[in-house]
Amino acid sequence: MLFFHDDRHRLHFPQAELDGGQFVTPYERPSRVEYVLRRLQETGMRAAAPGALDMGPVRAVHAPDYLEFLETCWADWVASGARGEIIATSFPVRRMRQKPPRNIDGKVGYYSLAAETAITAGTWEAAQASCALAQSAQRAVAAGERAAFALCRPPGHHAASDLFGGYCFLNNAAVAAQMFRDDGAGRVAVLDIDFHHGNGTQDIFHRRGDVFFASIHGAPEDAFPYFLGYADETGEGAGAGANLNLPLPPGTPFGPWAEALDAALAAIRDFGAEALVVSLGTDAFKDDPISFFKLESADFAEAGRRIAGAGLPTVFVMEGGYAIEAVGINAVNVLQGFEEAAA
Ligand code: SP5
Ligand code: ZN
Repeated sequence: MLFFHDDRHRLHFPQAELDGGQFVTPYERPSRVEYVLRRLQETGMRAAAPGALDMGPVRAVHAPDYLEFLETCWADWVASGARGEIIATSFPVRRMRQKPPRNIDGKVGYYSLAAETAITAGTWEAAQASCALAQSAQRAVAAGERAAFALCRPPGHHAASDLFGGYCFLNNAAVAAQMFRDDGAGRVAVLDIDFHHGNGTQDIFHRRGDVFFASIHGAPEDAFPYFLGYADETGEGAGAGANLNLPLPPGTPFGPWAEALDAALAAIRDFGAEALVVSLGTDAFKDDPISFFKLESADFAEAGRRIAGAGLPTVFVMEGGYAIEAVGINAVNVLQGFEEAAA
């Protein structure tokens, strides 16, 4: 399978993540990419050179003021006299005004959905390079490849039109889905198998009937992002019926997880999708340090085989996965399983 990567992911490496009341080295760290790259090379996957970022489809799924914030926040933060990394501390919660303030500390809270994700000097450049990988994979598939893999870092599925957090800034999967639509696909599906609910992708397409979103994830009662991802969120307006959440409880092994996957794939088929974007997180793995599903490495290959069964042109976009040494094996197992079954 063709894959795309970019060393500029290293420009995003915050030193701090607030976890359990302590600052720890972020779970989402540059070495994740190195493990996936090594495994891609070991298994003979084909590297291709990514193209430049096209802001058109990015602007189609993100708000202009949010993009301006991402572009300027570091300079504003430094100019304000702040000494550390950008970390949100104040949020427009219930009964507060949903209005971006002038003050940069306030703006950071306004545009964030969680405080675990820090921004540094190189975050915006890394996020743009990451998104360009999803675009490159989409272009390869639009040009006739059956599938392609974008080794995106930072990930994207928590990023909404105007929110960052959950280690995400630009919604790479949503951008790829948008590009399939722009290319003329009438209906597109996003399948999110990251352990966490893809709140950003759901939110971006919630009122649209042209992009179906299905997510298998830790139930919001028990898992980040906590405030979205329930089964009764099925889409609104023109998007009514085009959203499928499959929340699962702590300890879920492959059996029930795979039943949810089959249900998601059946719904995508019924929807009539002509192209598929997979938000490929590997944090459903049994040894993931921040998640609670129990998938084994071999299960990821079976997941890939079942996804291939949908018979759709498919873009795989890397999302989460924090059992660092296993991230490469698990992610590439999905791709290998897909290729076996697609052959
Ligand atoms: C892309 C992606 O997978 N983002 C996940 C972001 C999760 N961030 C916060 C999770 C908080 C979980 N805390 C677990 C405590 C373990 N010490
Ligand atoms: Zn995740």
